[in-house]
Amino acid sequence: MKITHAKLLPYDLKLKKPFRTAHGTTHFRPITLIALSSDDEQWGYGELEAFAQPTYTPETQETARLVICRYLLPLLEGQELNCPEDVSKLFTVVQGNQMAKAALETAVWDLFAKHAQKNLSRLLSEHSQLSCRQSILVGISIGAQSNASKMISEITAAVEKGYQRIKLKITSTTEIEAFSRVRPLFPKIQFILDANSSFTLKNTAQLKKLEKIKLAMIEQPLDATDFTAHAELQKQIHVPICLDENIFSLDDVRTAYQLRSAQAINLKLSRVGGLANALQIIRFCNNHGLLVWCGGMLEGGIGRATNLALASLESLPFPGDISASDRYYQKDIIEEQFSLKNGKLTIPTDNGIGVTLKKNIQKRLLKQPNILKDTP
Ligand code: OSB
Ligand code: MG
Repeated sequence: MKITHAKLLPYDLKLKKPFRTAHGTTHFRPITLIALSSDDEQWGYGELEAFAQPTYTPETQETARLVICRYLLPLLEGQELNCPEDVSKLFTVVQGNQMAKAALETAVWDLFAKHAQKNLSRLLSEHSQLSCRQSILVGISIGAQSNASKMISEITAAVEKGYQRIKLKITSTTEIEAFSRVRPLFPKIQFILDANSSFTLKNTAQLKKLEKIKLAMIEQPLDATDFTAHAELQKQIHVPICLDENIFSLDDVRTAYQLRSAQAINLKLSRVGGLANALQIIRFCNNHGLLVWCGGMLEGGIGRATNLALASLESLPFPGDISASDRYYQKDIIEEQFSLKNGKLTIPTDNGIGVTLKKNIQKRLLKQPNILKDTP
């Protein structure tokens, strides 16, 4: 298959509710939709997941679009692709820029699956030789709450919707103390605390208090690039540490494993450059006893459908950060609604990622110029 058509559509999604983390508060979520085709008939879709600002990862929507148009699409253009895994190999000459790479790579997977008239979940299962499931338990990530009563009402609302695994953002030791009082009120719920790099080793004593409450893990307590400090902390606390911000590649996972910086990995396929790299990371984690699970970063409908296909793999049994559609946007970009039943989401079964762009979005996207032909 040769990619001959590429279209981009930047799009702003409005969150139903602001989402606060240690990195700031998000009201709007910009994404860029990517459409790729080899024949101008069948299209594969991807979503660029960088944020507006380089606060969570170094890429932004603008820098990633520039890298896509100036460096990545020229590498892809006209190349004979025998399988979707060829894409990440072609892209190795470009350093970093994982989200830019993932946006194109996932669109190619979708296109391959559609050409083969297969669902992406099945295609990933065949390529990885891992079984896939038809429905999966998922969790919800709740923004930071400044006090115990706000935590209780947000957690209660999530439990009433059926979520059995809840991740709560925390930004300070005061919030940890508040959560320690809230935790016993929800004995059956599995909790993760996500600090998004709020702490340093100076907070070790306060973090050690978390051993007294039941926690599945603490996510990214320390600096986003620091493997050795996380290893030092993991030596001192029994709560499993999960790395998120540190993980851009299989090499990063190897480093975390060698240094014992963490016991779990929050795998974001967009941050590791796409699905082929994600599959390699899953294999490594499975072989080395690291818990790996599918993270999210407030994806739009296309990105969430891609995450669902990945999370359908049986080797990711821990409930991922892929919530029901009603948790995210006032207006999403796809027709389908993902709704929760007994804490589970059903994996779409149609070809490719198995979802359809809303008519107006599809029209706007297809009206965009073909970057591979129309620009000088
Ligand atoms: O740290 O996991 C994170 C969202 C944006 C950026 C970083 C993170 C998150 C989430 C949300 O926790 C997970 C979701 O998409 O539901
Ligand atoms: Mg996180």
